[in-house]
Amino acid sequence: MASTAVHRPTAHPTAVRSPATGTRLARATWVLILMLAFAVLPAAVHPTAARADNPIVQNVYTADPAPLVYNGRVYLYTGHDEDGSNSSFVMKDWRVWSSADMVNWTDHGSPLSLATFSWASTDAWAGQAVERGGKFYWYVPVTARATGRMAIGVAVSDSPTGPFRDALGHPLIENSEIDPTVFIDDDGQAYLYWGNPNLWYVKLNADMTSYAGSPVQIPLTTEGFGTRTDNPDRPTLYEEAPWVYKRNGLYYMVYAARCCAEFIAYSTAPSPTGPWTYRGTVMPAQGNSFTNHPGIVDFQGNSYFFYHNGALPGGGGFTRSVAVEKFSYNADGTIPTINMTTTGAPQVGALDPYVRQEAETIAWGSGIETEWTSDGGMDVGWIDDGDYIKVKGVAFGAGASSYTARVASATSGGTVELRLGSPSGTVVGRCTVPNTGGWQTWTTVTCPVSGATGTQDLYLRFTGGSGYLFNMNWWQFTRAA
Ligand code: FUB
Repeated sequence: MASTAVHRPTAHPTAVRSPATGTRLARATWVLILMLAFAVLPAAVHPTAARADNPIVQNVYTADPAPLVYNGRVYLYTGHDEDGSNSSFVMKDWRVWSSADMVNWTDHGSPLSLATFSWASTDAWAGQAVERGGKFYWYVPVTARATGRMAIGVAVSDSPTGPFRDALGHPLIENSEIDPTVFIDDDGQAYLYWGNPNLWYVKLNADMTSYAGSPVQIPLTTEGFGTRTDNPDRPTLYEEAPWVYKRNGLYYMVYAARCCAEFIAYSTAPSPTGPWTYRGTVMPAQGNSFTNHPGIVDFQGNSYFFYHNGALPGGGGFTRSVAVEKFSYNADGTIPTINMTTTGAPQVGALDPYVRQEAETIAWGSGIETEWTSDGGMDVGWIDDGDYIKVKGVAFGAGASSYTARVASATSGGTVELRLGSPSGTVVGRCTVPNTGGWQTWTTVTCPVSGATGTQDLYLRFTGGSGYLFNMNWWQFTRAA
């Protein structure tokens, strides 16, 4: 499948590049995404099926999810598999998305890359961001240039979406092992766990960028981490990717188990330092990727399990995609077995079309890409005839009278068709986008809307001539009087 993923042949002449990476975003072909959507995501085109589309992101490959709930949103920190990688991990930066409803995800671009760490060379692998005292600390494994060994760096920001800067100018820890996860206990003590092939923890100081004492190796016993029978060097199931949290006084460590393909397992303990007891499978090995990576959060009263697989066109073990499932703990606190789905989690609430919405807030994007814009934040670009954006569960209520969008075009522009329920659903409005004089020369267009009532899946379907049509930064409906 790897050969089906393609790079854009050319960039917009004035496309604004990521300040973190200087690179353009890659994408899978819209044709193949459309095929996938219709072949394996029947719910995605059903007007009343207000469920998420897995994987969460369609325009780049994402991996190693690390969700964080902050101020009423879920922030999703991920790695980024470069397009076309088929024999090794090619990972140069990390990405951030956020959502208030678990189905429409806003792209915040890449506020952290290998270039952030002057001492790092390659391997932007699995990390986690946590908040403490209004600052955001993102712990990531990378290869240290000086030694060629895997090390853990920490970046800090005043915002969950960055920009992040290297907090130390050198590794926080360097012992050739990977996959940091951070847990802050109720008493304020923070713990950093990491490791493959071993499993370690260390107590972080309150500054979150230094630690007390020496790293402690967690005993990998079969009681604690299950029995592996096919690898004498690794007698327990623990492989990598720990994710530690506390619930009802019980400490959970969820991790990638066995190799390969990995499944997701978990252990529990009465304290953050153990002793750990193996509890079984969370997610079986599934989904066309030999790795998997857990991330668990509670949001608005429900529990969510994030993971990755190779579900997109061109996807596989080195071109992965992050997905999410809602789950409920069993009454005794055990985690049920969770299977990968293409529908994902149900929507929490609905999206308000009468406030400004970023164009890069997307449940499912077909053919589009995103980029940084001089107009502020990010825009959706590289729009061809027939591309579309699906925004799920849009609460029009009694009705909308008009639609406004912030757009730019260096060509002859095109049309934004506002459709309900599917890419070929009822048209409730059409907005013409003119040539504005450049891909970053922005104007606001408004068109009348009729028939948009109730709560609907909204499709922004783009039509026009050949080549790229226009960019969109944001949109907003006006309520009918
Ligand atoms: O993404 C690179 C590595 O693959 C991660 O660090 C591991 O957890 C595995 O997902």
